[in-house]
Amino acid sequence: SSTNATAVSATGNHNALVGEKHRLSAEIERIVQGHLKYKYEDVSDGWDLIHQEGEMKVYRREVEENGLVLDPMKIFHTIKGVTGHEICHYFWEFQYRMEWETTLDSTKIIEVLDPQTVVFYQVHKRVWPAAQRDSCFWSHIRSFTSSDEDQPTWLVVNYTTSHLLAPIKSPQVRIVANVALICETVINEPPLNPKDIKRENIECKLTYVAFVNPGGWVPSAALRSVAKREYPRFLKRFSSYVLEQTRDKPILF
Ligand code: 14H
Repeated sequence: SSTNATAVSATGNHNALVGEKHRLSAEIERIVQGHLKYKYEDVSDGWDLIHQEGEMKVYRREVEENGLVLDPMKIFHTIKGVTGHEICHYFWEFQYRMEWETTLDSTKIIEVLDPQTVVFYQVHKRVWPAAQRDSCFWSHIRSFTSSDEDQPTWLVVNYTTSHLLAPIKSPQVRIVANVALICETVINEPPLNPKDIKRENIECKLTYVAFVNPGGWVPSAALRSVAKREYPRFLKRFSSYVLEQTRDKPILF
């Protein structure tokens, strides 16, 4: 597609072909499959509902290791008027990142592995009086269909990786993360002719999961209150951004 062509030419890698195996293929497969399995895990046990707003439910599991907060987050949301493909498109594509991200100083693509997989290097906004943080992660977008009738499920996974073009420069601290955005599209009262589907007939059921190790040291209470505030803020801002971007465009199934 034209979007892939943009990402590929952005770094001059014209050898990144669809379906081609590369050094991270096996890891990506393993991590993607892990998220799909984990997605159906129950949130009734050990998870606290820490925020609810409209259709959005934010769950957190309190986990600490050597005094460092590693709380997994799991967020469910339903967004009316957009498809899973549209949500994942705006989340994955580099060119929109700074239009909805408020927690970054910068973002860049440092490698294109294939048309669905790029490596990002990002510098995060300083939130604490502590050291600034950065991240380096592969970002993979994919769709799959479970049955003939269903709309495809779309997913984006962001997973920390090391890279020669992104050495760790202290005092900057590296965030380690495993994040997935999984989106299912529902068509309500489907018209007989699929061509007649309108935005009012569609909604996207989204699951966002984040395992984030902030690295370095961060006071637990401060980190937990930042997370509780920032994850819902991100999802609200990002979903209204996608609604605004897609409103007058043909539906991207
Ligand atoms: O998922 C989000 N953003 C993407 C795209 O920028 C990157 C993200 C990621 C983060 C870190 C490492 C790798 C990948 O997936 C939206 C993120 C919203 C963040 C809300 C703020 C959380 C505050 C606690 C984080 C503690 C880390 C210092």
